[in-house]
Amino acid sequence: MPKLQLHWSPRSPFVRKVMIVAHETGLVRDIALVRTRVAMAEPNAALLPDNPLSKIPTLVADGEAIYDSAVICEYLNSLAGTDLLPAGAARWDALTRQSLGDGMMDTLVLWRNERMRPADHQNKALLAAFAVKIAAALDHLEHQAPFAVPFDLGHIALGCALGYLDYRFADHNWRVGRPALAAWHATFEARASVKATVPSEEEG
Ligand SMILES: N[C@@H](CCC(=O)N[C@@H](CS)C(=O)NCC(=O)O)C(=O)O
Repeated sequence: MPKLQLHWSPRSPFVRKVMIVAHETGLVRDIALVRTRVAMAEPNAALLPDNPLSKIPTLVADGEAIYDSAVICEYLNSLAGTDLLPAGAARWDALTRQSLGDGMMDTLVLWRNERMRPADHQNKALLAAFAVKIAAALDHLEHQAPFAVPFDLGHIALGCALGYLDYRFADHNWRVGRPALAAWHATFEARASVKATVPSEEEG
């Protein structure tokens, strides 16, 4: 078993993806968590040697850095010999769902940054574009829910994106008009790995 360290925060939705995989694969006890603070406008000098983009999650396995979250999740799945990434045609479906979930999280993080700026500095066109993209993604998912089974990396990414909406965009009420997606997300939230990784304001 390689020595595993994860640059980690209790609030990042991308870190949550990796932590859900760590629980699902049974590897969670083998990963040392290193509390790492990041911000888009403040590169973290201590993280740059492991990840020149200064982003979390970053996994260090026997001294070798692995990023981003999709690569870390695939690495852990392979290390544990689990089946979170199906073979054959189902693989492209799972990877595409992962890309949609990751892309939603990218958009939501940018949206949150923009709306935290003073009102007179906010770019209204950007805010409107983020709202359109997230609404389109949610409507698309409402038509697809409850998604193919068994549970895979694609489900985890989508669940983390919806969880981040609950955490940072509670005012958005994404469940309204999307009963199938809301019902699927309730099943996601019932998993032990998801309950164990609820975002927290407490310092870890
Ligand atoms: N594509 C990356 C995105 C990771 C990401 O954006 N993480 C945020 C925290 S939620 C971050 O590190 N932001 C710092 C920065 O952008 O400098 C992944 O999937 O791991």
